[in-house]
Amino acid sequence: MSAVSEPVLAALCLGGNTGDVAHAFADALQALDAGGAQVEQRSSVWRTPPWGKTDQPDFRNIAVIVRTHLSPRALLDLCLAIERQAGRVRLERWGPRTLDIDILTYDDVALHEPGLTIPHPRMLERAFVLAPLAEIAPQMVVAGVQVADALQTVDTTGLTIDAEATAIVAS
Ligand code: A4P
Ligand code: MG
Repeated sequence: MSAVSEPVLAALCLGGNTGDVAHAFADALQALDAGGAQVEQRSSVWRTPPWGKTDQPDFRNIAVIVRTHLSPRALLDLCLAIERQAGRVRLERWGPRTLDIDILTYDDVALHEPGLTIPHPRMLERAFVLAPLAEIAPQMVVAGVQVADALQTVDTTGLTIDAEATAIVAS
């Protein structure tokens, strides 16, 4: 199934830490629109310390809500295609990890399939996801927890809004 009859709201988190991330985000949001995932809301762009592997540059992260008829799998395929597009461009100039796109939620669907888990299994542990998401969907409930409440439980040290990158994405 690649399409659903009623449009569905899905939350995505975009991240990157090499190259021109603000323009990569702007291009990615246009590509989401063009690919059938209409961007309805977007957070500020946040500057976030690296999570997990810490010996790498700060990331930029942005959360968006899209409205789509794409199935979860088709939405993932679109996200991966957009990542590859950005990766190809950045591969030549900046290296391959300019853009990651994670599906955080898809309506209230819970899915655990090879290559696709929704809600994103680590989203409630990650300040770099929750801070942007709480800007646009503080009341969203994920695995029984409100996003705004989840944000209170994680370490937000070092997270700041990147006004310049936010302006680039908005333009
Ligand atoms: N996949 C399964 N479920 C999903 C989903 N809900 N959304 C599969 C998207 N993809 C999903 O993705 C590998 C595969 O996960 C995809 O091909 C898809 O089939 P990946 O992004 O290459 O995963 P990864 O990097 O190996 O692991 P992980 O844990 O998903 O990494 P993330 O989440 O991409 O983390 N620190 C900050 N501050 N900001 C960041 O954005 N990002 C990472 C990478 C680490 N630290 C970070 C940030
Ligand atoms: Mg990812």
